[in-house]
Amino acid sequence: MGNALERDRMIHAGIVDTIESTVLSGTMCQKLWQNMWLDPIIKIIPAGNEKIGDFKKHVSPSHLMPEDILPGAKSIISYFIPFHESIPNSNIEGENASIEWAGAYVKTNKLITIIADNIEAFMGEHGYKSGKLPATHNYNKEDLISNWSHRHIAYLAGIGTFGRNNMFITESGCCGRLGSIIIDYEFSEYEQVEEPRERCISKSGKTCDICISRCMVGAYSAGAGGNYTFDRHKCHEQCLKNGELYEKLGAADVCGKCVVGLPCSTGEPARATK
Ligand code: B12
Ligand code: SF4
Ligand code: SF4
Repeated sequence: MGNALERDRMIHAGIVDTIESTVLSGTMCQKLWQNMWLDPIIKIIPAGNEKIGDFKKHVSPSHLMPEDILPGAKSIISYFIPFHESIPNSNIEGENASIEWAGAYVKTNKLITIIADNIEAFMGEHGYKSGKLPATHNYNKEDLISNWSHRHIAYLAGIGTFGRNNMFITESGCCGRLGSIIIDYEFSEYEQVEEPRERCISKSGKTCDICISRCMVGAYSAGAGGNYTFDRHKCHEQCLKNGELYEKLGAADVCGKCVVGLPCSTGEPARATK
């Protein structure tokens, strides 16, 4: 038992160190944008979490199970890499996404791929396998729904809650990117996940909805009971326009006007207003 706990600690520390040091070395490679990323938030949950079984019903019928990605899956590493405030701040003005926002998207997607490769190498050194998932572009082009929702996994891991604009809000805000990696290492114990506290001001019963009014293409429309419906196709069209504008950066289909300049962009607002 003692040995198992020691092994758990070593694997856990190795995973955290691999993610943190990959973010740090990515930062050091940035010649122009030294301040792109802040400290990642990292959690590990059992792959057998019973709520993942409900994803086919609640998220999408085509949502994969951890076993579909890695046979013998035992744990899921879920993480959020927050953007330095200079990235969202650059994207507040204007109709087009800023070049910093577009560049941060391309670079963070790449970083998420490198993190997965480094975790695979670390786990491999200890005799374990990893199931890697891309940051994005793993969605069906017709209905714009992915077979793996990083946000729902992060929600189960207790990293945050969903805002009025669908964005996932963490203690470091919603501006940043999420990743998940599946491994076949089973920890003898997992961190207790606390009941999530509401991070969105509107959803905690106060007045806000600033995010909704920031969309210039009208992707959100008021629905019954103060809820909004979201037209993902309208949003996608706007992202593709910016993708054309920033073609030279790589795949930069971004917008993000409804996630910047908000009380929840870089911190957790509902907590402060309680
Ligand atoms: C497909 C996709 C898109 C599509 C469709 C988006 C959509 N909302 O449907 C398009 C191209 C339009 C798009 C746009 C954007 N995207 Co996008 N996209 C994805 C992708 C690849 C899959 C999302 C998906 O299909 N999930 C399945 C659906 C069914 O689940 P979901 O999106 O998580 O949505 C659920 C929540 O809103 C949830 N929900 C809402 N309230 C509550 C409350 C509770 C209690 C619970 C449990 C759930 C819940 O219910 C929805 C349905 O179940 C993910 C990466 C990934 N693989 O996870 C990135 C991702 C969602 N996108 C992201 C971002 C940042 C954007 C943009 C801001 C573009 C940009 N980078 O500039 C916009 C924002 C649009 C918006 N308001 O949602 C980030 C979100 C980060 C965050 N903090 O939330 C992600 C996670 C990428 C990443 N790796 O970080 N995206
Ligand atoms: S801007 Fe306000 S309503 Fe919109 S997600 Fe953030 S806290 Fe919620
Ligand atoms: S990302 Fe842009 S187009 Fe999509 S909902 Fe937000 S503001 Fe509207």
